[in-house]
Amino acid sequence: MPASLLDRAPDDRLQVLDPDGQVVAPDLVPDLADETLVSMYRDMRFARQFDERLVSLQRQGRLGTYAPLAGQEGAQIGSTYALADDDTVFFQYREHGALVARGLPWEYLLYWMGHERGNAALADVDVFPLNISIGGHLPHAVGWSWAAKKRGDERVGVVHFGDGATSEGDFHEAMNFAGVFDTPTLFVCNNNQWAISVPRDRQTASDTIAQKAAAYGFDGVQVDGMDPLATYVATEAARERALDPGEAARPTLLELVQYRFGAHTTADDPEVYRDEAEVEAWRDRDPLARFGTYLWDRGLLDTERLDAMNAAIEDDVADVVDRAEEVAADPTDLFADVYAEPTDRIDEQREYLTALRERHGDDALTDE
Ligand SMILES: Cc1ncc(C[n+]2csc(CCOP(=O)(O)OP(=O)(O)O)c2C)c(N)n1
Ligand SMILES: [Mg+2]
Repeated sequence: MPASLLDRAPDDRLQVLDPDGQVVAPDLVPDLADETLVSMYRDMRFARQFDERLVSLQRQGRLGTYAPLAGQEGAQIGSTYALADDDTVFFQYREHGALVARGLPWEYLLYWMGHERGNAALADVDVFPLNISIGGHLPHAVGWSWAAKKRGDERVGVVHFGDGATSEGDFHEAMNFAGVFDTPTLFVCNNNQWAISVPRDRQTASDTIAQKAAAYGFDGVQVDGMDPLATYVATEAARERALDPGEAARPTLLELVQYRFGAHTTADDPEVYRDEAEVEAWRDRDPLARFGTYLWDRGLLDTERLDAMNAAIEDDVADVVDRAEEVAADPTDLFADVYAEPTDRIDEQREYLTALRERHGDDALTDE
């Protein structure tokens, strides 16, 4: 796909499939094998079912606070499919779909159960540890990309962040550095309209988030983030541009316009700050329904294949959960890695906890 599809006004939103799954830009349909298209759809369904399961586990006290992704599968999976396996992904905390597209190491679940090991496993699929400190990972992604360029690697750094992250200094510092040094960085802004309870129009007075790239001297493109084919072609073009061997090598900001159907996290109640009618309006653009219709019309899906796919996904999700639940927690892990060398205070706290558990068992942890 030519990089020129990025040469458009920041508010000229790129779309390939409309919300009814009909092709609106035939010349932009990516040249993907049937199996790849079906695999993308399968990953989107997996991400949705995984998400529903994790929310349910949290409600049963089997998982910590969790950030649901429903509604955002088209952005996360479409964009990740356009990458090479060794491009490196940096993410916030909601982009489980990008990990699904990378094969989802089952250990990832451990992170949400409170085990550090869940983060460590992501290195095997070229994903940096999950980032909670909003915007903090953008400079890391730019630094990583700059190093890759200096080494002569043909790899890009892809950094996912939200609309809320664009108010952080780290966003601007990272964008500025990337623009000056032409780092091979793809800035993927998952604009899901809300930053917890702060709506998009209170986040920035800019008409679009995409236009912010102009201040740093590179292109920003707005994309229908609930259209997986649009996020795929935009990412593919941005990657090609980032890796141009000559003067044309530039980073790109992709504003993927989308919506989170669920709560910010399982600790949030969105009903206190947004209307159900707004949610319903965005549900009409559901990436799963849209892409499903497209595949169905192309003869790649039917009831039988869908049933088989769903059954297999159910088994796969259950398998990931079973494996994670078999891992026993060691509460003293809490003190590991706080400092390279534990301080006296840390040692004291670890000993206190150990003594407490020896005296009263683990029930004491919830009581004292
Ligand atoms: C530096 C920092 N400030 C504040 C917070 C609290 N916080 C957690 S999530 C969030 C909203 C982020 O919104 P957005 O970037 O749009 O991502 P989304 O949750 O919508 O995916 C905030 C302010 C934080 N984690 N880090
Ligand atoms: Mg947001």
